Amino acid sequence: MVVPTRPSFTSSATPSVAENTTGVFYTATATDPQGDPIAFSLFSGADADKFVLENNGGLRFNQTPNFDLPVDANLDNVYEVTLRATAGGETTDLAMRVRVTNDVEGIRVTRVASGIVDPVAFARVPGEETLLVAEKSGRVMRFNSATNAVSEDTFVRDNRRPGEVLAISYGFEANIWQEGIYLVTHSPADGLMVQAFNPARGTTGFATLGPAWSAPTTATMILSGSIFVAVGSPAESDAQNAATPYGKLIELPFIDPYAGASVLPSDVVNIRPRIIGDGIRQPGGFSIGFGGLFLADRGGTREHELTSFLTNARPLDFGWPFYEGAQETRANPPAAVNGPTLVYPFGTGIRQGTGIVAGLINDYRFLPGGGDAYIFADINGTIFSVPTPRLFDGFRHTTNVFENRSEDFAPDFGKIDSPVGFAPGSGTDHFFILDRDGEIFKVSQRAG
Ligand SMILES: [Ca+2]
Ligand SMILES: [Ca+2]
Ligand SMILES: [Ca+2]
Ligand SMILES: [Ca+2]
Repeated sequence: MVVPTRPSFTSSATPSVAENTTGVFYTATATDPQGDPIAFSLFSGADADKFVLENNGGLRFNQTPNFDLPVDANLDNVYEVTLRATAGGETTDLAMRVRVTNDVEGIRVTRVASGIVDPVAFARVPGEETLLVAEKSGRVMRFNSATNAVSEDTFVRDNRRPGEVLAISYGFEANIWQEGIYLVTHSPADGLMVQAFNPARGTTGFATLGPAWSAPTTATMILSGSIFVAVGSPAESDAQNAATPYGKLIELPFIDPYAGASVLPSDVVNIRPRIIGDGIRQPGGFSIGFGGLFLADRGGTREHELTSFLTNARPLDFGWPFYEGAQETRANPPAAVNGPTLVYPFGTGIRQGTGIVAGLINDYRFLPGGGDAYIFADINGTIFSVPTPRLFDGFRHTTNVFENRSEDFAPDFGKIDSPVGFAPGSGTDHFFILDRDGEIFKVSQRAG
């Protein structure tokens, strides 16, 4: 019979610890058959450099663990470290797998609507509890964010020209000639078009942006002084070709009808679109912040990007097809390209995505970090956050600073499978996420 003489660990090899735990979360213990004094050491392991072992066996992280931004070797929130117990000149090793668990960090996500059919975008009506939700087929739904009721806008229904809806915005608040609902539509008959509706005045208007395309693309729009429209480029050759609206940034400027511009009596708006930028591949939304705009543009093989720009800066060139994100994809690019602020790889692997969705640069103080975060998404269902200063520090950032907040944003019902957009709430204590399968989610602070 062999009598054991080595020390034996009596503490677990698989402890769990909640993220944001500071200090000792585990104490190594062992026994020795001869009763020799036992000393512990950090012996090895892929993540051994992430820990500090104290003399009494207490184990802590050397940086506060963050579930949403893991730093273990294979990024799965399981930190591998081997402890060694030494007693009387003999040793025993304990190969540990330390699991960091998530905390939702005060975030509450509730499903407040469902059953919307193939929504492509949404937008808030300023000063009202109304979110406009555009269905691809052409219906415009009004979501009442106070009652959670959804109803169709019948004025748009009765006056719209046919076409697939690509984008929606509410325009020119308190400017009666141009206030109303704006849609970007595409149809074989009318091509690419902006349609405008003012239900209160009973007026409509439209402008043709460009010819029909056999493979309709994406577009996105936002109100920020003017209305800005980003249109995707079905063909690479269109994005830098000034003769087509595809691949372009288009401004619908405010025009005062009483300052010499002619306005038809039936017009809700005197729409005068003008191209102000190019090089867009497949826009995934705008964000407003700090005196400018951010445009999300989706890569097809290499990288997705978020690019900041001032709307009065010229030239505005988002680089496609010479760049995807920061990756040069074609020789001899234009001299002046607006380089992206955030980039991440195209793909289905960890820290990759299939299409960026622009989010909110927010003042949502209920969020971790005092609200000082940019919340955005990927159409694969991932919700990201990045500390706001990263957008303005002059450096380009990628996934090593992206927190994956998908677990924090897990809703009470339904699932954020394929987000298509974010919209602010009527106050800074909540905002909304629209999901492609017809759900609307409200993000607010979890009680307690
Ligand atoms: Ca965290
Ligand atoms: Ca791991
Ligand atoms: Ca978390
Ligand atoms: Ca869903």
